Amino acid sequence: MSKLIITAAICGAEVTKQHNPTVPYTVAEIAEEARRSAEAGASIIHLHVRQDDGTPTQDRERYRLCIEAIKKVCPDVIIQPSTGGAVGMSNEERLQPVDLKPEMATLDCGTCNFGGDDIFVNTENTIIEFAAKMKGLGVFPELECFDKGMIDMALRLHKKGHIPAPLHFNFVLGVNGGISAEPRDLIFMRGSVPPGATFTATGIGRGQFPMAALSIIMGGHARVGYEDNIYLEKGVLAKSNGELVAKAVRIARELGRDIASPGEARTILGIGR
Ligand code: KMH
Ligand code: ZN
Repeated sequence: MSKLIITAAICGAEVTKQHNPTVPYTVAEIAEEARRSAEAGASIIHLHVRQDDGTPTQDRERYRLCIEAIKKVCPDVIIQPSTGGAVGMSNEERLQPVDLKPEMATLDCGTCNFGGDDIFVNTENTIIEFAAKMKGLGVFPELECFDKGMIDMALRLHKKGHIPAPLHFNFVLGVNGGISAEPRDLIFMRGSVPPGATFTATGIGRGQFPMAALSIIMGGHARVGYEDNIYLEKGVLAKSNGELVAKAVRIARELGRDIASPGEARTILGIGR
């Protein structure tokens, strides 16, 4: 079994300081949370950015500042900007960080409800447009799948040549509108991708550590962080993303899985191959 790649999703677009006062907004706060996560064992930082007041933004220049600040404190970590942004943003807005040619970025593979009246829109043509831009700039896509149909869409677009190999999936389980975060769901998602593909599991809310543990056992990788969950354990808010990463590391060690460095993560995923 390969070493474990831990992704830290340090701020997302939805969670706020009202939920957990240590959610990072400013460039300095984002860099500090990235540093804590990388020092605890994360090899990938999944990055959303905010204005200083916490408003989510996909502004290219804000991403540039945050990426520069993160590289200063953890030069080796893989930075994976979001192209999902926040619900309601235009495709043009969402694609801005890809212009910075990050090593990796997310590619959301379908439309889903996102709680209340929110719909996270990713039509087939949107996915093709985003994939083409990433391919053109040599950006490695992480295929975000909130439901089984999104895996099928990704595989169809791979077959048609829009999404290049190697295929790396992120199964997001527990979004209000996507697949739930039960063990049977992760087993089903994993069984739906080709044998050579790599995958990460992201469990939302209380599903974060159960999904991470199951993925670790199954040879997958794990994502933790405030974007998906703000609690270290029931009723106890995490004091930093680093605490969530450290917990994933402890679980992995107990289960006999070593942790990948950023360099090892690049090799496992085939980034730059
Ligand atoms: N904030 C969600 C609407 C991604 O980063 O690619 C979308 C999201 C997915 O977080
Ligand atoms: Zn995200």
